[in-house]
Amino acid sequence: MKINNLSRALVAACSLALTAPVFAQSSKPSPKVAGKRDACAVAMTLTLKGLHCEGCEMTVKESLSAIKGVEEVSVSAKKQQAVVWVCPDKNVKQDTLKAAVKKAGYNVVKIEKGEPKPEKKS
Ligand SMILES: [Cu+2]
Repeated sequence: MKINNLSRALVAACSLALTAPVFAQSSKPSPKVAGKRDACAVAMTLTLKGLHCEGCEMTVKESLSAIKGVEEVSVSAKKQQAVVWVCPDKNVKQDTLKAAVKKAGYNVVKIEKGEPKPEKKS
C-alpha cells in the first residue's frame, strides 16, 4: 500500500536527520523572511501532532508549500507548529491545509488565524 511506503520513507528521513550532524545543527527555528512574501499575505497558525525532527518539519513544509495560494511556510517540530502565510484573495481553505498535513503523515490539532502568540515565560 502507498501509505506504508510513505511511512517507511518518513522513518528513513527521521533516522537520517538523527544521524547526520549537519542536518541536526540547523535545527534552530526558521526566521521569518521579511519582504519575501506578498504584502497581502496573512498568517495562519497550525497546531500539529507527531512531528519529532527536522525531517518531519521538511516533509510538512513541502506539503504545505505545494498548496496554491500559500506564500510562505515555517514549521517547528519543537513547537509542534506550522505558520502558513496565505493571500486572502486566493481563498485557501483550512481543510486544504489540514489535508496537506495529513497527506504528509501528520495531524492538525487546530488552526488559528494570525501569527502564533508569544510564548509565556514560566
Ligand atoms: Cu521526524
